[in-house]
Amino acid sequence: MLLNTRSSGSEMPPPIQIVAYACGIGGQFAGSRDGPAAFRNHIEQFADLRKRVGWHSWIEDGRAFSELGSQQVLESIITLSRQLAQASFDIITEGGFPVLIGGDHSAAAGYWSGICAALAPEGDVGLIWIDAHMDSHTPQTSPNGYVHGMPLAALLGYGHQGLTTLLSERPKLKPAHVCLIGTRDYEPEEKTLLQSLGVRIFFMDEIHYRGLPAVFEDALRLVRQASGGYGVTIDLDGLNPEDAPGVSTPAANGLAKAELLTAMQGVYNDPRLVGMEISEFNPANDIDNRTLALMHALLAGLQGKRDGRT
Ligand SMILES: [Mn+2]
Repeated sequence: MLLNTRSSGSEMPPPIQIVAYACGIGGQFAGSRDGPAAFRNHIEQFADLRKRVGWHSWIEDGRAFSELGSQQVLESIITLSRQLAQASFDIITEGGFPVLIGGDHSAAAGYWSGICAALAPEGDVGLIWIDAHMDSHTPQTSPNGYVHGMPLAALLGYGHQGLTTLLSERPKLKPAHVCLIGTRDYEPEEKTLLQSLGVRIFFMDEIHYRGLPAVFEDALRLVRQASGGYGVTIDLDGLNPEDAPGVSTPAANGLAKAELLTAMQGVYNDPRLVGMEISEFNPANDIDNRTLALMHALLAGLQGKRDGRT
C-alpha cells in the first residue's frame, strides 16, 4: 500500500524514502513483523529526523510461518517481493534514496531487485551483505523452508523463479560485486554455492584478525567496481547480540556497534551509495532500546543526502 505521507505541491519530498516490510513469515519467529511500526513510533519523537524521511510504502503480512507452511510462505513472499521491487524501483526513478526497514531479511530479494532494475541502464550494482548468516539457500537446499535464508542466492540468480526474475529475467547481482561481512552461522550448501561463484566472504575470524576498518576498506573497493553504484544491507543479527538484542536469530561473537557505525561514516555521503537496508528488527527482544538506538544512528547518518545520489 502506498502511504499518503509525501509532500505535495511545490515542496520537495524528503530525499530519504522508507519502504517498510512489516512481515516475519520468512523465518521461524514472526516478531520482526512489528519492527517497522516500533521504529516509526521511535522516529516520530525526533522532529529533525522525522522531517527528513518519508514513509513511501508499507508492505505487510501479519501472519506467522507456522500458520502457513513452506509452500504458502514462499508464494506469499513472492507476492510481497513484487511490491518491494516496484517500491524501490519507483523511489530510484523519482530521484529518491530508498531505505528498507524490516521485517525479516526475505525483504532483500525484492528491495534490491528493484534498485538493480532501476539502475540497470547505468550498470551493475554492488552489495555489502552484513549478516551472521549467508542467506544463500535455495528451496532445494534449505533445511526448514525459511525464505529469510534465501535472498542472497535469489539475487545472484539461484532459487525459486518467482524470486530470481523480479522486474527482469537476469540475475540482479554479479558475484564479483558482492561481499559478506560478519559471517559465522551457515550451512555447508550455502558456503559451497557462494564459493563456487567466487563471492568474497569476510568471516568473523578474519575481522578479529585484521580489524573491521581494514576489512571494510576491502569491501568498499570491491563493491565500488560496480558502475551503477552499491548498497549496504544490514541484518541486525550481524552485530553482537549485546549491541543489537532485538533480533529473532541472535548469533554470538558478532560485529561491535561502535566499529560498524565508524565504518559506515565512509559510506553515508558517498554519491555511489544507492540504498540501505536494515532488517530483522524484532522489538519484542530488544533491551533498553539498544537496537532502536542503533537503527536511529544508521538512519541519522544518511541525513546529509540531498537527493537520491548525493
Ligand atoms: Mn539475513
